[in-house]
Amino acid sequence: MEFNFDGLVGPTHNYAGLSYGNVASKSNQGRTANPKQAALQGLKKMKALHDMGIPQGVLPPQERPNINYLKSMGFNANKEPEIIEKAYKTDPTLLAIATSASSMWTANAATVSPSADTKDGKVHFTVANLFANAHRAQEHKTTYKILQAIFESTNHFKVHPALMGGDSFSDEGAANHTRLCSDFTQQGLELFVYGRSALDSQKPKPNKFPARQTLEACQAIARRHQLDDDKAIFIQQNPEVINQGVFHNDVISVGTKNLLFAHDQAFLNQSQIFEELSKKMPELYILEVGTDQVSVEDAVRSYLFNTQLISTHQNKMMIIAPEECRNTESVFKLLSNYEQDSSIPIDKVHYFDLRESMQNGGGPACLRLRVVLNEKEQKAVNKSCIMSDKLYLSLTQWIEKHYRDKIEPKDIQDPLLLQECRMALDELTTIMNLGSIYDFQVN
Ligand code: SUG
Repeated sequence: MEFNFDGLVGPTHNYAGLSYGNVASKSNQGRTANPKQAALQGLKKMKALHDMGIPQGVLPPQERPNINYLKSMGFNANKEPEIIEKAYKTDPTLLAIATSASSMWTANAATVSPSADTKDGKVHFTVANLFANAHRAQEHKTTYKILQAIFESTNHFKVHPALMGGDSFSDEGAANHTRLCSDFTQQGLELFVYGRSALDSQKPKPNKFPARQTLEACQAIARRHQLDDDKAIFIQQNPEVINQGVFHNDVISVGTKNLLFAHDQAFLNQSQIFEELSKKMPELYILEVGTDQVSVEDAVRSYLFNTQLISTHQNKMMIIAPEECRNTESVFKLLSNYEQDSSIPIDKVHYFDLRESMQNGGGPACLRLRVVLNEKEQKAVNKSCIMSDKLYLSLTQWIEKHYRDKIEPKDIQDPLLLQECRMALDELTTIMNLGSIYDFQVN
């Protein structure tokens, strides 16, 4: 079964415009954020999927503001609130980096290979180093701890730390990884999509916005995960679409099981790649959206491809889409046609209000990490992280109790925010039975 592990939005969610090349993040910089709303919106999506019988997990937020990060940047004082004050006075952007709630986008937490694909029969995770952005590059250490706490059994799971090697091995996790298979129990094809090569200067690169994922990182992950050579496929993203705001492949294509849903400008040499994929997997259904149907601009604005494709019954799929897809004319028309056309494998679209996350460039698919688990593996997962009516209720009450409904950019200097976040996260580790995963709990 395919589980979606969604990131719970943390209490410091705000709009600091930290992601260059992510159009929404930049254009919403300085807005007032509503962390309570953001967390409840994400939680409602999780609950709705759970209610539909789709296996749903939860990943906790990280500790922010990250005091240890500020200390490592040379801010020191006897009292922690003074560290925050000093950082804000010296460099408010650095404090914003230390306060970002970006770990909510768990599609960037790790790349996951199910046990059906790996030589040792374990589920492999490589934590993403998120090297491309300072606010994201601080996530991997805690992500490693969280994944180890949830996928603890070394008989079933192998959690690899983030790749070292800096910029040449820049890795953004599952946002650039798609697994196709005829059935979840069968070995699948794993598509690794990269934006540039660090070592091969012949390969093209985008010239406006950064390409976050390197070919070399993808190759290292496929080796670590012990994939068969002919089942790991490396595909270059079209540099032109990165220049138009497609900072991850999951902004321009999404796939699961035997369905690959992609824009016609997603990849370099697209027709050749599709031919190769179809040869390797004859049962593959490629649903390609033409630029004449939906422009790249509309795809980026609506997050049409950052939708969740979920297989339901008799080879049919449903789509979990953000409201922005309903509000973008070309996209709504396309999705409505799919629902009506019985020759297309998608028969239902569910729309969700995820506006708080969307305004930072995070759609439904960014908020979840997919993990395919067989029965034995499911039994080995920490149960307190699996969605249930009880967990939903506890988390809703927890959010209502601890979260602010307003954070303006200047509010990140408020020393009370640190206290509030710590109280909230401390309580959360009990609710989710995680042990002491946060630095403030062990220091
Ligand atoms: O890395 N936004 C995230 C959005 C990640 C979306 N994930 C996937 N496509 N899978 C990013 O750009 C914005 C934070 C800010 O601007 O404060 C941010 O980090």
